[in-house]
Amino acid sequence: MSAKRRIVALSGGVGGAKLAQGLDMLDDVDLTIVVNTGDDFEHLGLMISPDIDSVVYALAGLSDVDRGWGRADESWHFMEEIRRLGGEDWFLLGDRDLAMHIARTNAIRLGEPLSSFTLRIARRLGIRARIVPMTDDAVRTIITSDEGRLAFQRYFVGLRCEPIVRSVDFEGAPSARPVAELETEFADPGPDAIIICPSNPYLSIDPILSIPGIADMLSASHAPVVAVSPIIGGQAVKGPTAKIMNELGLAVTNDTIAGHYGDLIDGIVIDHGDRCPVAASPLACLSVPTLMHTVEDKVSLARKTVDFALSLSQPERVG
Ligand code: FO1
Repeated sequence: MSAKRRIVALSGGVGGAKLAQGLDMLDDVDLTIVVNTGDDFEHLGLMISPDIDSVVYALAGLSDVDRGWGRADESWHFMEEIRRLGGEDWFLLGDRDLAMHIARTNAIRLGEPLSSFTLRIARRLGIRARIVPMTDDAVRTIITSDEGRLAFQRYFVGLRCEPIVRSVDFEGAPSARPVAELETEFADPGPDAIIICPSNPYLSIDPILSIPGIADMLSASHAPVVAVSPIIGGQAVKGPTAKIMNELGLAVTNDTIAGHYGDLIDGIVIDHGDRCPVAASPLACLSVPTLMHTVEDKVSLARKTVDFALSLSQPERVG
């Protein structure tokens, strides 16, 4: 049997987790997923890492597919009781999900890094892939909007993404260090391909690329970097990507997505109904169905994306 191909994927929550799940189901892939933690926050005394949990639940087959976040088969007794006590109820924590937040908060208070906790929990839930936060340091996404500066979950959940976005910052990023597992991952010989999942580039992927060293690791790697566009027919499948692009004065097109990642990417995967970007420099483009409703859709897009990325590899030069 030939050796597995080493793939590093960059992912946010819901949309990214779907492709990550497909990638994890490919038998010939050895997968590491680097996850955004800019959405993390402390709530009711608990450390919440929404994107990590979305990826963990998706890969463990535990996620609520319709809601897009949290646990399937969830109940809400805790929320009912916190409401009765006059506690904060704008951010929903299901009873099953609560166990994850309590376990994480306890581990971190006892001195375990987020990365070690996440790897441990993923293994315990039978997940094959290595799931790592982008950093063990605190980085917080801040939205500057027409309603002022907002912490991410206040904007996203509390205000339902309604404020008009002027800019996005990643507090703590300049002094944050990439998670140690990434150094190992990119040490010689490094990955065979790097895939940017169809997450929101501005809210979910940029925080990862804002950690000093991560974009450099991607650029220095011999592996082709391929982004899967989150835009289909001029709209985002879910979430505020298109709304934010409009507010930032950007056309909601694959050209904008390609231009945003610029020289970092060697190829882009777009939906079969859309046009390939007319980029300044030649950019490889694969046009396939990118909507992922079923497990088969996720595996199919993952297969096509991996094969496309590997087809862009430069053969090693000898001499
Ligand atoms: N999203 C919501 O729209 N409303 C919620 O009340 C909410 C609670 C929540 C709890 C735990 C968790 O892991 C995720 C949760 N999310 C909720 C999703 C989360 O805000 C987003 O998925 C991400 O931060 C954006 O990627």
